[in-house]
Amino acid sequence: MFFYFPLWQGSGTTDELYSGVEYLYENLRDRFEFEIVPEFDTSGSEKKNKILNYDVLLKDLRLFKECLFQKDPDMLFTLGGDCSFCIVTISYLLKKYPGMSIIWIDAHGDLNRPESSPSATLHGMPLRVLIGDGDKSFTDICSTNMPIENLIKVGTRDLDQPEVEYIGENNVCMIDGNNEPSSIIEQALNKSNDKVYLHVDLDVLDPEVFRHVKCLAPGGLTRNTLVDVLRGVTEKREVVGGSVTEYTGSEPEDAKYIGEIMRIMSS
Ligand SMILES: [Mn+2]
Repeated sequence: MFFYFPLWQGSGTTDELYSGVEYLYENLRDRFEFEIVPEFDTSGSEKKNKILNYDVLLKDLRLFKECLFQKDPDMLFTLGGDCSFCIVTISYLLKKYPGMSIIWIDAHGDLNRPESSPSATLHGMPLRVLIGDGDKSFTDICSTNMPIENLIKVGTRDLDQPEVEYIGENNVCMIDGNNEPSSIIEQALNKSNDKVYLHVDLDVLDPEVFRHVKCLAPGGLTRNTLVDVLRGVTEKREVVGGSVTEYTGSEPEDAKYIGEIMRIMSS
């Protein structure tokens, strides 16, 4: 099952991710049969408990969760939006598939707690929330927590100091995105279980080849490397879920590329 979930409120106070994902949806809705979450709220709300748009994020994420449990899909691919909705999609699938590995392809750590986050944005915290560590209202949304050893991070290069410490203390699996695709694939396969979730934050790509994301970070993957890695993992593992996030642009060429990413991960 495919979902369109245009959450932007986890990315700050401006909604360029909303127009970006809306553009993708308009261009890809003929290729994928997207489900929509009814009564999704696109407004912003106050900062609370060190998290921007606190109330509306809680509301939208709870709606998404409710919708998923009603529809009960065995496979779930989501077009976003900002990374924070993965709190819902990953915990939902972990309940079905407790051993599922999460391959998180993203320039950033996404491992902050509200107290350590410089930006107060929820899209910098989803992995920590999934582990069960963070604001209680958000960790309560997770039906199942993610064991840290199920997490495999690819292409991460822009970390906050508390994240660096957390990664070191917890021995988080980190794969350098500047390796050859074959090496990235081999390392990811060595570490992963049979069932896999593939998360793509488009900011994992190098700004030289892809600029339409909110949080640019130099030193990233080429477009082909990302596609090769997704293909390599998909060939050897059962991919039960995935997400594509953080697009801000409106380019036909990008929509085509992102459609290809969605097709590969769901094939
Ligand atoms: Mn990111």
